[in-house]
Amino acid sequence: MENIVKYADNVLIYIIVFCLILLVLITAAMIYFAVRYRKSRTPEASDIRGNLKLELAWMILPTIIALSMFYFGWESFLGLRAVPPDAINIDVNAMQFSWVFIYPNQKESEGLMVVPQGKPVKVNLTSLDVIHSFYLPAFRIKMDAVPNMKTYTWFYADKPGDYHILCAEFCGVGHADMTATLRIVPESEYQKWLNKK
Ligand SMILES: [Cu+2]
Repeated sequence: MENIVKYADNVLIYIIVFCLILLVLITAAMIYFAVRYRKSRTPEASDIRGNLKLELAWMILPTIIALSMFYFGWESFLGLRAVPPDAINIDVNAMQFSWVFIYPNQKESEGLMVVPQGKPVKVNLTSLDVIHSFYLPAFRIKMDAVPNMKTYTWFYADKPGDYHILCAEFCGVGHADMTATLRIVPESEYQKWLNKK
């Protein structure tokens, strides 16, 4: 699933659109009822009980809406967990307050993650001290890095360029400085960089 960014954005838009529709409908109904049934016009409240059709409608409709949100969210979650088999594995160690990247040939870099363009990249996470969170906003992924535990996430490195890597879990005084750069470069440049000591 190479279009996770698009998928995640679509789920967000889907949920926001429903929220906006409901916001408008509920607010409009509230204002209408407040005016229509104000005290000067209807001093005596009427006693209304039971309306099967109405009750079924407000049970079934929200259930369908909530389940459809769950369904789209679940679909994109599955895409986030299913790493393509041809992904490059990079181990990422989080620590107060930096990111260390370890490549398949054991090369290490700190604060800079270089990956080749056009490849899926699997990020194998752990932490050397407290809980951190690997956050790559441009690729819509975020995963906790937990001491004594292995977690993972992945992204598709499609467009060359520099992207922000942030820590998204408050981890101490230097938390705000716990940033790194993801650099997507052409394959040949990646190989050159990888084999440079
Ligand atoms: Cu951190």
